[in-house]
Amino acid sequence: MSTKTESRDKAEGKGTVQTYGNFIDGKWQKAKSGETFASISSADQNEVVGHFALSGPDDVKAAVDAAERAFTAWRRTPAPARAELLFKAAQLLEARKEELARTMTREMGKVLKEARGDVQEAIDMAKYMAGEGRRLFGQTVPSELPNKFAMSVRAPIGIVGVITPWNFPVAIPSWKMFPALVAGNCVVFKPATDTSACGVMLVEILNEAGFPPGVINLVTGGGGKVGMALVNDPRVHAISLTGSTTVGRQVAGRCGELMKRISCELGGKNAICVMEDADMDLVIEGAVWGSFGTAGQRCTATSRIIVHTKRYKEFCEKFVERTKQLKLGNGLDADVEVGPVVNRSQLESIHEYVEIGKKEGAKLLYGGNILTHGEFANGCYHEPTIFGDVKPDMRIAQEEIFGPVTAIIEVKSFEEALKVANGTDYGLSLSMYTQDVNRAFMAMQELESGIVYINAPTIGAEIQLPFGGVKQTGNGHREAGVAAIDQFTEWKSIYVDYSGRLQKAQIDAYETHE
Ligand code: UN1
Repeated sequence: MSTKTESRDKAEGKGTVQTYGNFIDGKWQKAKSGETFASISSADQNEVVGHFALSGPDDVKAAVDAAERAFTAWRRTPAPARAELLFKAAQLLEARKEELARTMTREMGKVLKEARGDVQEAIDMAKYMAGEGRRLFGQTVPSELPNKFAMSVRAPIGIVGVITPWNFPVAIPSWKMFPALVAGNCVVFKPATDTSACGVMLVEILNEAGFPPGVINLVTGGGGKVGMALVNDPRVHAISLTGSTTVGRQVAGRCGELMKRISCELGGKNAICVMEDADMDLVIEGAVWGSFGTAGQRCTATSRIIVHTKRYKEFCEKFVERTKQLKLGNGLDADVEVGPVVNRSQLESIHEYVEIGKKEGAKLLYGGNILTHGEFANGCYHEPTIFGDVKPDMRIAQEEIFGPVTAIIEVKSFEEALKVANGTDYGLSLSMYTQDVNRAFMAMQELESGIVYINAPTIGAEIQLPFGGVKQTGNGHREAGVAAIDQFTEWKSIYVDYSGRLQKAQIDAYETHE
């Protein structure tokens, strides 16, 4: 099975393709079935990045057994000592940033600069959550009774199931695992099958940082067998999931039946609003980055651009002009700006939306094709695609496409822009470009989303503020920032009565003498 040194060579694609196991109870091990699956490169579907354990419920059970054994000692470990391991993990992530980023680009396609950003987001989170080890604030409040002390502390939930997507394969697992760990939980981690190599490398690093056996476990494989086994195991007390709204609804439904804590970060239909007074050069750069960064495969991607009628024509022309200059190709090439999308089925689903947009009567202003010629032949490449004359109720303006396709909608006023921006089932990230301070503040107040940007696109959240959305984007939880700890702790309220007598709350302090 993989050792640290072996897997370092493997991840860089040297020599033959290697097979990686699950990480359970501090040991790398095969799936009980002995079966494996391949993770293949988005830029070249003939290139296998690695083979991974095709796990099932038995493997999940073994991982949960290990987590259960580790939990008591881990929760009793002082939080600052738990945090030291996260500091160490931050250093190891920094040391292996380039290697991780290259693996990520090979495995899921995002361009190298962005892959480095993805790893950086995990480093930032490791440092932030390591700091939490010396905070994890509770409250002390005055009691209404004399000689009585009242306080609250945070207690870990227990075993947390972490189910993550392929689009931020290092950052998103870190958003979930690091706060869970510093708070004293044990983790069973199921990465997306498309980014199993990134998942393995991240766990190798955490193992090297010195987390005790059983505290972090990795089980690779599909959502139906591995993810649902985690959801169904009564000893897993909380699930943290980032994925599609369809999967989120299914998982949250089951967790509801089991009275299990579930936090979901799901789809988005994010929009930039461009007012008549906007700085157009700034808008164009932001719109291109928001729409086509990560080939549009961010929950936060700009998939609608709502433009005031006075700037509509100018915006469309300049946006198309700038988009034409984007260089597509293998994300490992330094000058490439847009890489492939993750896999064939995503490619087809994105392209279906292009056909839907055309049928709905939107005007295809640029792109619209799957690329199959020359260097693109073996990869999953879709042209950056721009639709104009989109009506707010069209499917391409309502449904998450998760690819490099964006829809431009013309509006006549600021109020109409807000209405259109808010007019979807999602509420992750919305943005307003204006020079008018009153409108900027009005937008902050009125936009219905977990994240609001002024004069910046819908992507680029930093880890020190809460991340998540309203409406069907989530179920009320937030990742990152101070809010992240709430997902992974229970409040315990403690009263210490040192009066030496029975004191009755709500009664003794209010006794009336008739
Ligand atoms: C996601 O797409 O799920 O704000 C995460 C951003 C990144 C995170 C995106 N920092 O675009």
